[in-house]
Amino acid sequence: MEAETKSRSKLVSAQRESALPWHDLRSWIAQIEQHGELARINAEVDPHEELGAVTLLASRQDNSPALMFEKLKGDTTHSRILINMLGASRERYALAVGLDPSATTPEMIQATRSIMNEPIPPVMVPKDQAPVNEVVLTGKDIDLTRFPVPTFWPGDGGQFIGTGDITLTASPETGRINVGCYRQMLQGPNRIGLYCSPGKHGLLDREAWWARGEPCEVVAAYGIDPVLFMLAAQSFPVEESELDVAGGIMGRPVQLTKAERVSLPIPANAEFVVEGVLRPGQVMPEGPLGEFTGYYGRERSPQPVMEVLAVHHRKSPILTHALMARYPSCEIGAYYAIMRSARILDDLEHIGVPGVVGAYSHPAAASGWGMVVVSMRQKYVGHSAQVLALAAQCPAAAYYTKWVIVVDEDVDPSDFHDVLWALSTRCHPSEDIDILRNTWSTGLDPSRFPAEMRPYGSKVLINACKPHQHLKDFPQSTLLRKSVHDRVRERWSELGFSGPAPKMTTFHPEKS
Ligand SMILES: Cc1cc2nc3c(=O)[nH]c(=O)nc-3n(C[C@H](O)[C@H](O)[C@H](O)COP(=O)(O)O)c2cc1C
Ligand SMILES: [Mn+2]
Repeated sequence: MEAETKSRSKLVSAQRESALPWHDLRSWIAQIEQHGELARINAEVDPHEELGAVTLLASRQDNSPALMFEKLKGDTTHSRILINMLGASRERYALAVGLDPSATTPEMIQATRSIMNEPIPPVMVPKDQAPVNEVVLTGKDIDLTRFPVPTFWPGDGGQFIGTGDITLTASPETGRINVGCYRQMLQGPNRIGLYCSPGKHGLLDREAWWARGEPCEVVAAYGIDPVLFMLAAQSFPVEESELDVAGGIMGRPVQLTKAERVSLPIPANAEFVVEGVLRPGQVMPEGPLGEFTGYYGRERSPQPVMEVLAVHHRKSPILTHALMARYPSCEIGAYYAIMRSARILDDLEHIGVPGVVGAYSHPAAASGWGMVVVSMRQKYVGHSAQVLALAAQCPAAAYYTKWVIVVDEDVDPSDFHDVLWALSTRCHPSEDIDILRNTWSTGLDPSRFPAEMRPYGSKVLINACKPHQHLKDFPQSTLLRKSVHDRVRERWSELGFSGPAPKMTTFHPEKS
């Protein structure tokens, strides 16, 4: 991680010198509205399929705004729905975490590494100071069917209350609280289905409680600020707390407050929170949902059901939702690609392998889960093969990823023109491709049959670095002489071009 370290701090915008300027979802919405990054839809929209259709069509470009649906058909609760909160927008990601929105993607990844490594633990605030407690419902007063709960796609198996959510569970052994983002299907006035993939922490916690014959407590928030939402979808080791990392990113502690019926805390500034329990053996048919893969997944199957014991919400709550679709219309877009890439670079640094320069999980590859490209400076025999194998199985990249590619340092992993060039000119398929089998994946991958085998994935490892034994005699790539490049840039407007002159970063070796 040599070259980039020094440039990290200057990318962290002035905002970050203190806490971020927004403190909850409402002030975040005000901030993006000021930047022209929000569209309010005041006309009535049906949460059944129409909301999904408007969102899909409005998000066909990577700079499309966040969408606030103000009036949902049939709703008597005065709820609103925010969707495409971050989506494919690098600008909204930068605004959410206090980075310079004009930074390049590799710069944002490096800056993200530093802000994700300054944890601040959460604090508890009194219940009566928690905005989420404006309305508290328990027992027979709970009726989630009154709220506008979308069906996104024509083939969805139900209404999904949890898509843009965060979900808290705790380990019975250590008490450590996990924050994940898992889909949740409405199963009745006080029943919610919860689907977690194999190996995910929410599932491991639930299995550990059920193995003891005890119910697993759950807290889920369906109207949540962008940082907690983004952090819930990152994979951290169980020794690290997603809540602490979120606090670090915001420059102030996450505020929690006591729940009514469970021992887990609830996020104090959320818009809408449910508390409940998953009782051992209680399952109901769940799914499918039109997913991040661009397909329905997984097939309808029995999944745990939460019995909802309390509901908290702000008046006229803003429910956050996430459309799952092909890029760029998927909520898991730019932010996920950047944060996942930052986590992969952290993992490789912790392992201690030298020479790694950059990484990128492009969001068009099934929300970044499908592919990882790592760039590196080759230092010794077998080095590129080592980085390739470690990248394939490091914790942040192991899940799902099918295509793992390693490239030399002159290739920008976030630039697909560069990556395809390296694949087409430096990789010799008969020498440079290996396959790993029975790797960690998910029931949502449509490519494997029979369907029960889907969680067993496979990965192709592609070495697109110049062959080490031919580094000296490998044909030179066509690069400009730096002095000529600089002169042409200076003459750019004289030559009749408008706008800033393009800039190259690698040059013809001066001696030849
Ligand atoms: C909008 C959205 C929906 C998601 N839905 C699911 C889901 O239904 N089940 C699942 O296992 N993971 C889902 N994920 C992925 C997990 O959030 C992600 O794998 C994360 O690492 C889980 O947290 P954990 O590592 O603490 O288990 C979703 C992510 C996002 C952003
Ligand atoms: Mn976790």
